[in-house]
Amino acid sequence: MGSSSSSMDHIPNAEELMQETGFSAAHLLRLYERFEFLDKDQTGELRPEDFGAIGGLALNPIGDRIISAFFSPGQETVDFPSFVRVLAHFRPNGTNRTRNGTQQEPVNSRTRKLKFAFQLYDQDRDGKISRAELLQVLRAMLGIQVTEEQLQSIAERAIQEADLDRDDAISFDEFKKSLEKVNIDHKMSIRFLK
Ligand SMILES: [Ca+2]
Ligand SMILES: [Ca+2]
Repeated sequence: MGSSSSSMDHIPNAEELMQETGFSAAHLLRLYERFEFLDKDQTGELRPEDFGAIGGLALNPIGDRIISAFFSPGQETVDFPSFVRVLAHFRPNGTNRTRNGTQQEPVNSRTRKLKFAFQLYDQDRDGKISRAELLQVLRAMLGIQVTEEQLQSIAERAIQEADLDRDDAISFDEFKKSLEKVNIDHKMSIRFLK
């Protein structure tokens, strides 16, 4: 315990981050070690290429999109607090400790997880997943296993099922509804949080 609490001192705003993200001290420490490992040139910030060292992401067909979700628009680096805030989306639900006086929705709530997933599709950030955007993700994920016609028909079916207002795009509400029965926690786990 003694050594881990002293290394906590190196972590900027550790207490605040734990409050905000719900990560335990041990978890935060592990993430910090992971961050330092990825931060090869020790600038205290990661660039997109540093994420290449995360095996699970490098192999993930939409790894690039997940990586870019760590960066605010126009930003080319991410510091430790922002890194942790993004990762908090992947923290399983049901481990939330009740916090006094905070009414704010936890970062890992179902809605926030879905928002995160939604933005992986909605690349132009107009609040809707267009047919083209859906196709891009499907193509990346299913790529070599299916033909272009099969891709088109999978996208078609997905849009038909989700698109309640018939504008040929999937809004966040529609996205949320269509995934009502899906266990998001299970789908959205990242290996290195384990
Ligand atoms: Ca869009
Ligand atoms: Ca729609």
